[in-house]
Amino acid sequence: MAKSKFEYVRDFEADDTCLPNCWIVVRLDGRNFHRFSEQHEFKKPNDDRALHLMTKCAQTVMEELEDIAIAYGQSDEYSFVFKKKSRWFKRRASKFMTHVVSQFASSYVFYWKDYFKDQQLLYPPGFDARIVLYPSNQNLKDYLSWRQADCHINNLYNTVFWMLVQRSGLTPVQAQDRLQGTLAGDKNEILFSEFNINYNNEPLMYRKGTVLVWQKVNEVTTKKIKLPKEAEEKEVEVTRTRTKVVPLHCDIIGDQFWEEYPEILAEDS
Ligand code: DGT
Ligand code: MG
Ligand code: MG
Repeated sequence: MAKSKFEYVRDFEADDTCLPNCWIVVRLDGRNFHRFSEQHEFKKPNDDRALHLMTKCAQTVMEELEDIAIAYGQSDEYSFVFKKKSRWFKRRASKFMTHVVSQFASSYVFYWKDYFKDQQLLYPPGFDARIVLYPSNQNLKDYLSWRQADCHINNLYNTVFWMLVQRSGLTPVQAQDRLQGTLAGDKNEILFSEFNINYNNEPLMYRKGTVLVWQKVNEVTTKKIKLPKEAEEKEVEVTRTRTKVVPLHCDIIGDQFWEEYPEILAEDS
């Protein structure tokens, strides 16, 4: 096919192929969700509607795109881990990043009303994204541990902070001063002695975030079939095994999770 004289502009496109044999992680994060959560009256410090909507969007991303082995989310962020051996879009970083973030953002708007009901979406939310490559399984596990540790630190702080504000009537500045320099043990103690809250009994989704994995599940459906010697169709129950994206709220820092789901890190994953 004849080429136009303009064809040379293609040469200006930079190569952004991800290094082979590395885990490709795309992390997205809500843009200015401090304001977004205020304007949409998110419950403090955790709003179930918002957290479930984030997870619905992440499930959609995993189901619509190829080769995502695991995802982890908390607050206004989600990380997606593409398989080491993925050949999707010839491993072009921009394709991975833009497909993830655009699919997620359109899902956020599309599914908003299913979670927020009467709470109108007041303006279009945005998300940023970055891509990071991890060459070893240990690096990848440490990355995910880092995000879950961040979830724990922030959630413990926010839980005490909002108790001090909402129940003890402290101003945000007073609550911040009260928590200045406190360790995890001190925060647990404030929760227990002043508010009768055992932090370990707080919902797992708040404390651990959400892990999305592929799991085989049995689905029972009904099907109409015509038996050879019978005149009419009969409805029968059939069990089908499907692989679905399932949310978990568990520890991923220790070894137990990885022993339970060895297929995530498997070489041929
Ligand atoms: P950024 O990411 O630099 O554009 O700015 P932000 O404001 O999104 O900052 P970030 O991502 O560090 O913090 C997340 C914000 O989202 C934080 O202000 C709290 C808010 N947020 C996330 N989930 C919830 C929730 O369930 N309830 C409430 N009340 N706020 C939430
Ligand atoms: Mg944000
Ligand atoms: Mg964030």
